[in-house]
Amino acid sequence: MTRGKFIAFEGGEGAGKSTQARLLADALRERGLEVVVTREPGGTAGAEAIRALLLGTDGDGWHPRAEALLFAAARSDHVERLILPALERGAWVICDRFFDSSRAYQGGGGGLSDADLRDLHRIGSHGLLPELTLLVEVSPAVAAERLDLRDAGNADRIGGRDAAYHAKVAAAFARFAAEEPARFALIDGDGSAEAVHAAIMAALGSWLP
Ligand code: T5A
Repeated sequence: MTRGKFIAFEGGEGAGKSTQARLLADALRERGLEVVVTREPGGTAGAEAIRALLLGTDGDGWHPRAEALLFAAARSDHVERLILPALERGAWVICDRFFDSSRAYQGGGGGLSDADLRDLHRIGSHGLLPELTLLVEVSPAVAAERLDLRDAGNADRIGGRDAAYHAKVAAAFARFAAEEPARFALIDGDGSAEAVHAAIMAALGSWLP
């Protein structure tokens, strides 16, 4: 059995990652592939429970190190119970956010070192990385407009952080893509859902069966 491919979507809030993950999964299924679409934090019962702890708005929230540990714990369960078994049986896994979100948010935004985050990822998730990471970039104005339409100001605990935090997150993602051009494809997310999907299919290029 050929191992499946692991593709992650990354980017800021409201970039259109979930929308594009669904469209890509449909396109791959039409080509006869088994596709698992999943998300982080979440994807398994345990990881979804941790998601509620992380993103709920009750209480004082988490210290940045506790937050990073919770994301790593959720990811560990997700990798062991869902992602690795799917890849091993030959399915393609499309994950809405993965480890680079911890590097961008808890690292770029929260100030933890990349080395510490990589240690957590090695201990929790064997250091697993996607073969391809689609970084969907949108201008802040477009993202704000989409989120206003969808959420009417009810952001979760992390999405609701200030513009300076989210600017650091965006800069960190851009840096990761520049450092690892073979693993990242930059996708302009400002256009219509159909236009962005077409750009993603073009980026997959020779990968497509
Ligand atoms: N986090 C996560 C960390 O801090 N560390 C980590 O390690 C991980 C894994 C997750 C939060 O946790 C943080 C990051 C996040 O703050 P989430 O709810 O999963 O929370 O948040 P997001 O991943 O940001 O998801 P969103 O749903 O907010 O954004 P998406 O998925 O990028 O956007 P999507 O597809 O839901 O679209 C948003 C709206 O825009 C419309 C959609 O219909 C929807 O209404 N839309 C478009 N409209 C016009 N044109 C297009 N091209 C459109 N594409 C989508």
